[in-house]
Amino acid sequence: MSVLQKLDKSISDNAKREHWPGLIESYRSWLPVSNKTPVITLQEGNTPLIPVSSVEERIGRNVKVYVKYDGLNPTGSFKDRGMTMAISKAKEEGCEAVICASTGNTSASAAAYARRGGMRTFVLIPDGYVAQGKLAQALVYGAEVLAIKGNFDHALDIVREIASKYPVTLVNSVNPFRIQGQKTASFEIIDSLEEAPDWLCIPMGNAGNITAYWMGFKEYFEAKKSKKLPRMMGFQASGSAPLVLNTLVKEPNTIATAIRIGNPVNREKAISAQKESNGIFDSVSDEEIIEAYKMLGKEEGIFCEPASAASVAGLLKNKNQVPDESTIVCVLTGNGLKDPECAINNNDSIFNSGIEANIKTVAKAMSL
Ligand code: AN7
Repeated sequence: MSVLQKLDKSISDNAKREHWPGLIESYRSWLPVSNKTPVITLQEGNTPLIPVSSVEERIGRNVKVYVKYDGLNPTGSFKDRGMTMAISKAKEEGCEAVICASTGNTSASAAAYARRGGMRTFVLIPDGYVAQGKLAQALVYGAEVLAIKGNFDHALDIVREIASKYPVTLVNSVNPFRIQGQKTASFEIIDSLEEAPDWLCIPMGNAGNITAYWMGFKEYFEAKKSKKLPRMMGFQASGSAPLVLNTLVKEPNTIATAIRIGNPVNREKAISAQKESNGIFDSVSDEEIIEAYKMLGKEEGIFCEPASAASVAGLLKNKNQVPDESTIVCVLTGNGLKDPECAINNNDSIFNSGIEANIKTVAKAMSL
């Protein structure tokens, strides 16, 4: 084989390797699937781990900080990792309809995967508290949307009861297959860093994701794929911080509507993750969330939704505790495009409108 032919072959081998079949096929031996499981996938997973120097500089001490940008999943959030599993298993069991309560992202993801699998999708959302992009997705993907006069916690109570009485499968994170799928994010982090990070910073709502990450880190550690386990650093919005305050929050409130949850179903599992990993739960104010959100956008070119920015806001709030030379991963759970209203209302950019369409006035508006 000539040098050129060899080069050609190596390029095409790489291209083949880079075709990502979705996370069930990529991590099949780690997941509760069999040959009989119909794999319903949108080729989710394999999301980038991006270095963020603006965060590193604010911490100093030779720290490496990455964001796991799960907003690049097919429906724009980490929920797709759980949904490919939950919906594939529901299909395997012959289910014809699924239901969930949602602050938005779960409903978008459930609708996309369930409809792809040919199932009806019912979603209960808190009326008026779901970001526009998420609602648009649920509708476009063909969900049957029920907006209730109540918050997420009320919606979850209702769907749990409905799923116990009617032939519909619940796909909130009480469904164990959701957690199984979501744990693959930890595998991907270790596969890229070739070690676990020292800290894993993550926003918490219902606390399914922190539970899933911890499961993934422990499984890879036990299989000797990493030599250490990270400290699990879970962050909530201060107006909606039941895990930080160790109580229920009856009327949760925050600009980060995704994590506007006052009674997390995975409370016990999240507390175990925190205790076992010597982690920390802390809250961040809406102002701190928006500061991190704007910083990621204008200094890093990364547009996440406000709930996701809580991971970076939490890290910055706790920066004095970061050990020298450590590696930190912040999970950006959802895409910024989900919540255009928040973006339009919270930025430091210049938006001049109504400018006459000629070079002179445009140049003048540019202060040239
Ligand atoms: C962007 O969609 O609960 O702690 O119903 O959308 O696993 O609940 C969303 C949660 C973080 C919190 N970031 O994750 C829903 C929903 C984003 C989210 C969370 C959510 P969990």
